[in-house]
Amino acid sequence: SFLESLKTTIITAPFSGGQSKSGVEDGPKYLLRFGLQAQLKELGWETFIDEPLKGKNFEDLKDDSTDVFENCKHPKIVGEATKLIYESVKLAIFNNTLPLTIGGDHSIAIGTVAGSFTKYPNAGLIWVDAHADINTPKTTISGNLHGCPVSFLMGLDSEFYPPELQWVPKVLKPNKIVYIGLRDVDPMERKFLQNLGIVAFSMYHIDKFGINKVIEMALEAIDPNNENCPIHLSYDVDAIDPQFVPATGTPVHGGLTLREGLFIGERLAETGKLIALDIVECNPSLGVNEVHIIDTIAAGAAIARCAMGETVL
Ligand code: EXY
Ligand code: MN
Ligand code: MN
Ligand code: MN
Repeated sequence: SFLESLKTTIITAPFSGGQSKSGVEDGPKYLLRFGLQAQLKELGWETFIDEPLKGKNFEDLKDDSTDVFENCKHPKIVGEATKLIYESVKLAIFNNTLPLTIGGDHSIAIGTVAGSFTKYPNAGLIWVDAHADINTPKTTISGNLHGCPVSFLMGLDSEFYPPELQWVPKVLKPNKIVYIGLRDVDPMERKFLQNLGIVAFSMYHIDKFGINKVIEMALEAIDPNNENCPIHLSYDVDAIDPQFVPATGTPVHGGLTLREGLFIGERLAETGKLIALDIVECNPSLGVNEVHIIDTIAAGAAIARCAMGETVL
């Protein structure tokens, strides 16, 4: 294991500026209220909490109509929030704790992955998501930066970046990311995946091979020569089918079952190679009823517990 002992820093990232719906900034509060910290303690983790966005009011700043760059929405606040998260993840990881960043929308992964790869440049990134999140400021149709984090980390179309995001270190190589769960990929994103040879397991592959085989292939893809590469898991809860995880901003039918979703975490715990974990896109405001909210938050917390060793004994 890359950790000397079971220590985690829960990094709260209550940020919604990567997309237009409000409520996703309440994800961290709900996950903590649900008991995530106590649950991790129960598993033997010493827990610390860092709140890098504390005192910032990014919600109000979303109304600033001047915070646009070409088609990109809110580049200023995305740039500022992700930089703060980046510093927090770096601190956590250099202090030999596992950064567990709870979002927040998926734009926050700009900061988390930049942070973890600064310490572990040979790490692999497992991106569990219905979406590829690899649009660039040039290709994005929605203008929502939560659909773009992977491109910034790779430096794709970098001549088109808003100034506030030019700080992002280009830490990610196309052969060090693998996707699981894709089922809603834009035409231009598809081109990037094909042209860059990025390994992606869509729902088709999960049906075809089963989740166990898919994870084995994913682990192999990011570490083909068995070099004990550490792993960052960036988990968008919308990878799981909306029947289990309804309270999320961009739900897509035909997703992972809850068990398949948790199995990914369990298998990663078993590798002992996990160095960072993100849980993103839980939006309590989008639950039509209380059950939707509880199901979604419970799933987010369960993913964290599974990836941090709950079920594999
Ligand atoms: N590809 C679409 C876009 O760029 O707007 C949808 C992105 C949804 C992103 C969610 C976080 O995973
Ligand atoms: Mn709110
Ligand atoms: Mn995502
Ligand atoms: Mn998604």
